[in-house]
Order: sequence, then C-alpha cells, then structure tokens
Amino acid sequence: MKLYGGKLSPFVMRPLLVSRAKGSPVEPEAFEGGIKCDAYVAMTPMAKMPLLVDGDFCLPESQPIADYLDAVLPGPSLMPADAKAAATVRLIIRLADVYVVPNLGGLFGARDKPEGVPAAMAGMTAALGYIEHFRNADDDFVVGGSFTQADAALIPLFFFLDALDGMLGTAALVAAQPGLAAWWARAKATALGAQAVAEQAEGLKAMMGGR
Ligand SMILES: N[C@@H](CCC(=O)N[C@@H](CS)C(=O)NCC(=O)O)C(=O)O
Repeated sequence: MKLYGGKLSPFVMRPLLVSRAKGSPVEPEAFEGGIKCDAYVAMTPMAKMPLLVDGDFCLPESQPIADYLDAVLPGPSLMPADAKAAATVRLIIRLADVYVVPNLGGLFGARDKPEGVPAAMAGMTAALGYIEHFRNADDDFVVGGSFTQADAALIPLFFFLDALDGMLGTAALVAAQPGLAAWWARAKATALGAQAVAEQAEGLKAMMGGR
C-alpha cells in the first residue's frame, strides 16, 4: 500500500495517524513527478494529496482513506462500538471538515490575503464552538476514553492553530473552549500527538524556508 503526500498536510497526517494508532504505520511518500503530473492526475483528477494506492485501487480524500485503513489494517477499530459514540465521532469529523478546514485556509492564507483574516477568525471561533458543543468536555479523547478517528482528524488541524498563533493569536480561540483546550493539551502530550506535531512543524519550517 502506498500513501502519497507530505506530513505537513493535515489531510495526509489524518490517515497516517490512523495507521499508527492501529500499530501498522503507512508512512506517506512524495509522488515522483509531483501531484500535478499526468500519472498522478490519471489516478485522481482532483490532483490533491493524500492518495492511497492499494494494488489497482486508488482512493483520494483523507477521511475515506482513514476509514479504509481502519477497516483493512490489523489493530483496534478506531470507531466506537456504541452507535451514539460512533455518530458523534462522525459528526465531529464532519464539523471539522465543513467548518474548521475552510477557515483554516483563510488563516493560513493571511500573508497573501490579509483582508480575509477577520472573517476566518470569526468562522474559526464559531467552528470550535460547534465542536465544543457536541463533545463531552470530560472525555479524555475527542470522544470517549480512547483514540478514535476524531482524534486523527483534529490533531493535525489543531497543529495549525498553535503554529499560526504568533502571527494571528489563534491559540486564544482554542483557549476560549475549555473542554477542547484541555483535550488539545492532553493530545499533544501523547506519543502519537507529539510525533505528529513535531513532523508538521518540520514540514512547515521547510515550506517557509522555501518561500
Ligand atoms: N478534502 C481533501 C483536501 C485535500 C487537500 O486540500 N490537500 C492539499 C494539501 S493540504 C493539496 O493537495 N493541495 C494541493 C492543491 O490544491 O493544489 C481531503 O480531505 O483529503
């Protein structure tokens, strides 16, 4: 199985975290020729990372890849057995993709498009509030007492809220949600979380060095 992409991308880190949490890491690699080359676009016309290739099966999009890896790799399932808890995991991932991700894009693009920052900050404030609303603030992990698909989705997104803090004060947005703030402090102190944060930081440094 090949997972294509770079570890800075929160969408690549999501399935990588799932594979690591299951004890069967599928480490990503760069696609030779890059993600805009004809061979890559032939496999995924969206020309984005990540892309999973398993034999002749090509699967794009972080969450379907994360779900596929959860299904085919050995190791514990990262979806709760309880139907309500599983639905909450799916809901939180959906809230992250629908509300957090676009606003993160707006914040990440602050250098090139500063006029978009106030709306992205307001959108991110709301998005974090939605997640805070639907999770149990006392849970050790995003949902429940063990690492799930929701942790794999949120950890690499929250990395950017820390990373952008010096420029935009984004850590305060997390601090305003006490349950999420406590989860994030715990998550990045775990071995899986700390490794992801360190690898994304390295990727960000390399990207900034190239600008
Ligand atoms: N919805 C996609 C988003 C993937 C995505 O936007 N990937 C970015 C990297 S963070 C990318 O490949 N960007 C390159 C481009 O858009 O040209 C997913 O969840 O996998």
